[in-house]
Amino acid sequence: MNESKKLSRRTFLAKAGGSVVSIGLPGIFVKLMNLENLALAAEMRPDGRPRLPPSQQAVKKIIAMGGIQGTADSESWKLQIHGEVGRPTTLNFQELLSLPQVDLTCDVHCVTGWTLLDSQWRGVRLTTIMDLVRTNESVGFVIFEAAAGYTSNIPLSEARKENVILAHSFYGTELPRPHGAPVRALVPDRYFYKSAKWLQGIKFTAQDEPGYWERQGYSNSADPWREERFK
Ligand SMILES: Nc1nc2c(c(=O)[nH]1)N[C@H]1C(S)=C(S)[C@@H](COP(=O)(O)O)O[C@H]1N2
Ligand SMILES: [Mo]
Repeated sequence: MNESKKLSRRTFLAKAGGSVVSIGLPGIFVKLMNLENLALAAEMRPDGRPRLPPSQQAVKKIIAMGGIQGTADSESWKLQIHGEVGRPTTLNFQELLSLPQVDLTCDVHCVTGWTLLDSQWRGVRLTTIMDLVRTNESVGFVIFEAAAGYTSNIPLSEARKENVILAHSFYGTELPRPHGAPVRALVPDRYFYKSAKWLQGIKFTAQDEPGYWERQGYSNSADPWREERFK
């Protein structure tokens, strides 16, 4: 790790909200965890990974992280689904609601260090959309296109997971605007910057297209359990 990486990690840990204690050697820090976080770190998920990924702190309420909001409401919203697909399709909100719906309770992990446990969402599986537009064999990546040019990218292997959805409801009511209304992507098992808010389009591609944060030094793969935060 080079010197600037060390510094950015130190800044990150300091901002993450936990107690961070330097034990003197440059670049080596010990993060003190409270009992609740220790218990969560010991709890296992069905996939055998710890409930709390390394260096994350559990929070009770979601933190709205900002970003340039979209202007669409559920009346005017349109989702353009395009790229390597047999049937390019544009969906409106009613059409999205007419597809099979799933309720999902999951944890989400922000790269700045907080983890929201048991967040509740409702929406449509990305695989449902893939079947609808008949994605080609050539597809290797999914690019989420959001308001103001924000994009994020995931590989097809992640997109196929049952917990990857287009979410329109949050804790039983419509998704609040700061959290991405009318519809956002939700990719729970990658850092939260993959979950594009104010979604406008989905592009299926053969080649990867790193997104907004991925082009600015954040990890392209973004696996919280491998602590893939930075490039
Ligand atoms: N369109 C858009 N989506 C976005 C972002 C953004 O700036 N614009 N920020 C990302 C980041 S970095 C995080 S941590 C989550 C935050 O979601 P929240 O505001 O609902 O907590 O949204 C992600 N999706
Ligand atoms: Mo984030």
